Amino acid sequence: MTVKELNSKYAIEGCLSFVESKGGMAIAMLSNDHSFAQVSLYGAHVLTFEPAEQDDVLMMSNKSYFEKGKPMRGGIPLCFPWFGPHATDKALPPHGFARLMDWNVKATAQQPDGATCLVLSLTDNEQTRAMWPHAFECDLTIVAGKTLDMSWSVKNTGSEAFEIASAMHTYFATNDVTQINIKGLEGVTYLDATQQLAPVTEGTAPVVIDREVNRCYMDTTATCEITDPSMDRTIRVAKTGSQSTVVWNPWKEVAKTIADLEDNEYQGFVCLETANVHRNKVTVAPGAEHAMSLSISTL
Ligand code: TA6
Repeated sequence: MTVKELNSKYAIEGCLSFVESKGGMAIAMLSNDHSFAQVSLYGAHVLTFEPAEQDDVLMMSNKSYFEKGKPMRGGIPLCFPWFGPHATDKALPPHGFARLMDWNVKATAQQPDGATCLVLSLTDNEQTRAMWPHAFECDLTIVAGKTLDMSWSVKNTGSEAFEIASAMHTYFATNDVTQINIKGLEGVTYLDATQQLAPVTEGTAPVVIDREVNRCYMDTTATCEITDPSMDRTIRVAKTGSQSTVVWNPWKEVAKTIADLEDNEYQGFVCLETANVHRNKVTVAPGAEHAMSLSISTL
């Protein structure tokens, strides 16, 4: 659908409209008394979330590609149906194909509480079946109000069970990542991706970022809080349907190897990802559905 068609079918006067951005991508602009958010239909990718009179909660890299066929760096990329490199075929895109597909608009609505709702969907097609031979339907509901709420359902519309890994790979903005701390993961065992996924059990102190951190915290449904004295704010991340929480910051050396990240931009974000990965992958039976949700608030 063109931006003109999207606007005539789904725009909501004063609250939701579509614009064309760099790379020919359609962007939904959600705007109300509580917040402003931008969502790219390419990837169903939330790019910004600015609660009223606050800085953006999300970080987008200045070097992000806005090019179909490439993922965007920052915001909330969706990883699905695998996480990280594909298990057997390195030619397939890392983190799956969801972030590389054009999603369709299914519905828009303005809620009584003043929040704005956008529902996007992705179903299997020739391209997805060439990479992953399953029939599915994903719906992503995004509600921007005082909080940013996202609910992502994956339905198995085929006749055989499939297994999925998934993540909302959220890049949270910070002025200085070395000053933040993350509460909620105390005592949780993580697989350390900087140490060939060796299991390590977190201590009693909050997590700090003082080196490359690439950890998949397993079997945890806990709400986490990122306290950021450099921005005088705390971000709360609550979730359902997710058993893993991934924490990632590439730090100096790895940042230099990432083409679409400026050398110093690692200081400006931490990824805290609502996920189901490794042993927390989910099997979805034919006709069944799995849902994962996320609620981001600022305190
Ligand atoms: O979630 C952490 C991670 O899997 C890291 O290993 C790192 O590669 C990151 O995601 C970013 O992946 P991307 O494919 O977006 O460059």
